[in-house]
Amino acid sequence: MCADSALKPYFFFFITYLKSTIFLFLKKMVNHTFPLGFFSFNKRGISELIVTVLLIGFTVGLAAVIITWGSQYVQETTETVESEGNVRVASGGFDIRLKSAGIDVGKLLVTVENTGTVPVEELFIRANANLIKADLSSTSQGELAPFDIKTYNFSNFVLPQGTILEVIPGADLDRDGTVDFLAEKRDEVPVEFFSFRVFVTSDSWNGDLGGLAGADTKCQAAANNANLGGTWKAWLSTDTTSASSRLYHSSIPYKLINGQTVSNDWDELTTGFLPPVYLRNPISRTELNAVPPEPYVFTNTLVNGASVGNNDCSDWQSTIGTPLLGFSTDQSGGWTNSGPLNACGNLDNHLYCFEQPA
Ligand SMILES: [Ca+2]
Ligand SMILES: [Ca+2]
Repeated sequence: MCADSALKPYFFFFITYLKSTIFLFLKKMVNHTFPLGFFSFNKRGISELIVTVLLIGFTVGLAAVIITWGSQYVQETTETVESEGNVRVASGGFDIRLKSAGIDVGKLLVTVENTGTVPVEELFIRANANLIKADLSSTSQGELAPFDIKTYNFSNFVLPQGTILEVIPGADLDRDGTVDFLAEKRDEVPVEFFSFRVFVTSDSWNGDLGGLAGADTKCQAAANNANLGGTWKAWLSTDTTSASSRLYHSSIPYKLINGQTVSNDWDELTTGFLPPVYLRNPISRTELNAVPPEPYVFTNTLVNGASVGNNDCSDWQSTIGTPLLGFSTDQSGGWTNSGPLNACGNLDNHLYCFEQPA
């Protein structure tokens, strides 16, 4: 809006009033002081002069007040229009809150709340180079109505813990048949782990694993081959280094690749679920979610994570000796400590692999 055009009526009013006032003044001067002229000392002429000057002063003052008020009014009107112009009218009531985002057994779980008044039909989910566009109406949960909070899960969305996940809501706001995404309505949270995964390897080896580091490498390779993502270490001890000292002590559940819970946390894992039942489910699933061909697993580790002793095939670098094994079919303490069995030279021993924070 242009301030000049809005002020025109006030100026017109002011000029007209000023003109008629001057005309009145001149007329009175002529009537009462002529022929003495403008600078007459005629008493009546002076009082007329004073009155007229006061009238002009009052007129100028009134005009100033009107102009000031007029320009303020125009300014306020302009600001209102501008602020409305910054907000896309179509986005009114369109808002979303990302409550949490976490990885649970290879699934990304995204909990979102619709804090607006428009149903959210689609979500743009972005993290690092990963980007997916999720059509919510095609999920079992359906689209997200106003005030609803729902958790949507997306498979194979492997992200390290702490990755910033960004969600942008989508809906056909202008009703032209295509979904609109408004980046300014986005929300973001860091990705958490809701569980750590555990598996028994599908491959098996003799006792010459390349030490503890070699065993960890085998776990990582198995996970990588199965596209599990994440960081992995073996549940394995030498006589001097315990599994407990090598592994992360989780406060969230350990789960199998099929989603079954092994233990609710490290404490439950190492003290037992309901002793003598230690594990809620045996670690009998491989990285490929299959049952291994035999149950033998190198551990040399007690249920509490401590080293058993020297049944470690010379720190897992030899085919000579007798290893201490666990049984992958076992839910009792035998899962990790079934005693010295088999031989370091046998090739049918597997490893337990535990996911670690990145
Ligand atoms: Ca649209
Ligand atoms: Ca040793």
